[in-house]
Amino acid sequence: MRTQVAIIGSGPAGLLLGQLLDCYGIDNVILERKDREYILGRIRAGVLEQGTVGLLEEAGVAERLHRDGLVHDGVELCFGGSRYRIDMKAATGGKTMVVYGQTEVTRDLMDARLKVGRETIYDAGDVSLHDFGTDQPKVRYVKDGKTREVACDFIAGCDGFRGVSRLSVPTEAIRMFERIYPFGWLGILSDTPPVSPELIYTNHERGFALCSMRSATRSRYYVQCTNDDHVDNWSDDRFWDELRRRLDPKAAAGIVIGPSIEKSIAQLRSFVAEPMRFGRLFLAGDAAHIVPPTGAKGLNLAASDVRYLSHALREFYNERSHAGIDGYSSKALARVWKAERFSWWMTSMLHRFPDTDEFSARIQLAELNYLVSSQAATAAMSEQYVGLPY
Ligand code: RFL
Ligand code: PHB
Repeated sequence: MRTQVAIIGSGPAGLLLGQLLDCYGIDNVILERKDREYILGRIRAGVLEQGTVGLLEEAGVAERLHRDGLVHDGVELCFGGSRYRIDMKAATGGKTMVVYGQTEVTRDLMDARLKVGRETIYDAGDVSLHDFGTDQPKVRYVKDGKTREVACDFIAGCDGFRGVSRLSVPTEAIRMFERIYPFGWLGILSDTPPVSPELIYTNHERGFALCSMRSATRSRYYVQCTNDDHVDNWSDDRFWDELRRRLDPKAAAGIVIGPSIEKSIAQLRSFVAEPMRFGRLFLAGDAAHIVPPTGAKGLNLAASDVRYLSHALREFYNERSHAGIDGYSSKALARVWKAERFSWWMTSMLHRFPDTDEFSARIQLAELNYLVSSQAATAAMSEQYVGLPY
């Protein structure tokens, strides 16, 4: 088989890239090691930046998002037993976010791909990347017991943190930067109305908590847990009790509890691989970088990488210019590092670290107090949370 761009991975990065390339008339094939239902069963991100929404509009997949997504103008911060609202719309001259699950974004992109008839090969085993140092790269995979090959002009490695693309690069050609945090997030999904119309990020001496949502009838809640914790240790009752203990009295009293329909633990990590281009292989999304979820940036960064990459490939095919693909890595990394910094900062300010002593706890509270009382600090946080310009 031959295509122009072979895309590895059918998460949001790969699917959005495929859809944008289709809009530009560029042929592409997606190779995915799992099946469609497995991918749609992963509960992940929930907050879309305005720029991400714009990109989904450009890709022609924003109809359901505009119908069912919840537009949010701000978030709440809870600390010292009280809650404070950050009006991000006011602080950014009118920018907002949309709460719409990654699962739904993925479903919309998969449906659109089916409609335009571009190929996705699910259950592709043993994917391997070849010759991306030449202008005739190839991807091989195993399907139904047979090894098959896709010849292409470019490979887009959109296969997430544990994918094969980054691992295919010679170690001397890549530099990696990493921080693993000494805690995780235990998250649950429940078919109960959200406690508050906006997200609540909480700093508490028992640990971080987050109240989020997927719709007016479905809530997503998280509490900080230790890295060696396990979901089996957390009955629903224990989760609801712990969440309530970390919230202000009004929110604690207002939580509507119900059975969890999903429960999982995510590890928190910051990670960046440099560069993001190796000859005719490009990395995009979690394959190149990971942020802790505290800043709600992971999916949005995947989208901004794909925006730069799709424009670069369009420039290559339409104008025979290498300028876009040559500039991709540095352009993407400049935005990535700002989001890395923001996510690290949010994480540091809101979590209990094993070495958080009384001094550091007071420093966190001082920072939060400053944040909610200074227009400049509110503006700085807001412009990053709603998404820096491309
Ligand atoms: P994905 O979604 O991991 O998709 C990669 C795909 O590649 C496939 N794959 C392979 N295919 C073929 N061959 C191989 N060898 C392969 N290896 C892997 C995988 O099966 C998969 O289908 O990466 P992508 O597309 O880069 O998307 C990134 C986002 O998924 C991620 O950044 C976000 O979910 C992060 N995130 C959040 N981001 C936000 O922007 N806002 C949020 O509110 C937010 N909340 C979160 C989050 C992530 C979380 N977890 C679970 C880590 C909340 C949580 C709890
Ligand atoms: C979510 O709704 O899953 C979510 C929201 C905000 C975050 C992280 C996760 O910062």
